[in-house]
Amino acid sequence: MFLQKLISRLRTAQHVAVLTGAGISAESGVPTFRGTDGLWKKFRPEELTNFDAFIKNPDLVWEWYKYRKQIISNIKPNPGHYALAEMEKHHEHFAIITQNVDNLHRRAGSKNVYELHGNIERNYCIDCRKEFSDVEILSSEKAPRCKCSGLIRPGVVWFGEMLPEDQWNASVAAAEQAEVFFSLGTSAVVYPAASLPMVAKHAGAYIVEINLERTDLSSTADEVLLGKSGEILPRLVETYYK
Ligand code: BV8
Ligand code: ZN
Repeated sequence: MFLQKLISRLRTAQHVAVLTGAGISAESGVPTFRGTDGLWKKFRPEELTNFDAFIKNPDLVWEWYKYRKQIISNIKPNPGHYALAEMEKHHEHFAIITQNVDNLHRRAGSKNVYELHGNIERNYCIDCRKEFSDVEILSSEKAPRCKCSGLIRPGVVWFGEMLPEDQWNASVAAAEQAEVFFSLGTSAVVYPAASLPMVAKHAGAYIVEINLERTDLSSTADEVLLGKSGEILPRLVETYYK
């Protein structure tokens, strides 16, 4: 199942970094973006995940995020998330760099998590930036508004928006220092997150991809493990960490 090189690298690695995408949460019941069950089946991404779309049609974008918030409030981490939380205990420096906004890594017990695309449980007013919890706004049918009359948006990163600088810088540093870099459950098409495996590769890391199918990254990965992350990761932990 796992090449000898991965085993020996993991045994000695002080620095491990893991880039995760929607695929790692799929087995928790969170639809992915581009897969057959894709969230974007019904809508096209550009209609929903950019600021102009939100200003043009706040109620449509609010409806989509309300739908996703409800899914995410009813799900829990899966064995893949728990396996990563276990792996973190066995390496001096272990960084999870996630494109996901569902908070499942932290809920599974992972400590060192960088959220490149924000967190769907956070919301703020686009005018005065006042923060709001889901409890305060989820009952709103139409796009919720702040007392200052500004629209309230989800605390995620939309297309064309900068990633949180501290999260991005820490993620680049983790990729540059990684001896083993995992790319898990991501189609590797959204930048700059998708550039991190190459940053790690150029710095000498052993690149491992875990996905149901091959992606643009597969040809440069040192090892491609095809299958469900919720099955492969626990097997990795069982075999080499217990
Ligand atoms: C930026 C919002 C600087 C949050 C999201 C042209 C070329 C290159 C780049 C660009 C370009 N034009 C514009 C850009 C930049 C753009 C970009 O990359 N566009 C792409 C699509 C071409 N990026 C940006 O705009 C970023 N910002 O660049 O800032 C800047 C600033 C100003 C002006 C210019 C530049 C911002 C990107 C953030 C976008 N936000 N979502 C939300 O609502 O969630 S993107 C969205 O896609 C999600 O955040 C998600 O995280 C991300 C990536 O998707 P994946 O996680 O990979 O999910 P996907 O469904 O695609 O794939 C799932 C995978 O899992 C599949 O491979 C599947 O096989 C696998 N899988 C499924 N089940 C399992 C599994 N694997 C294992 N086990 C399973 N069980
Ligand atoms: Zn306000």
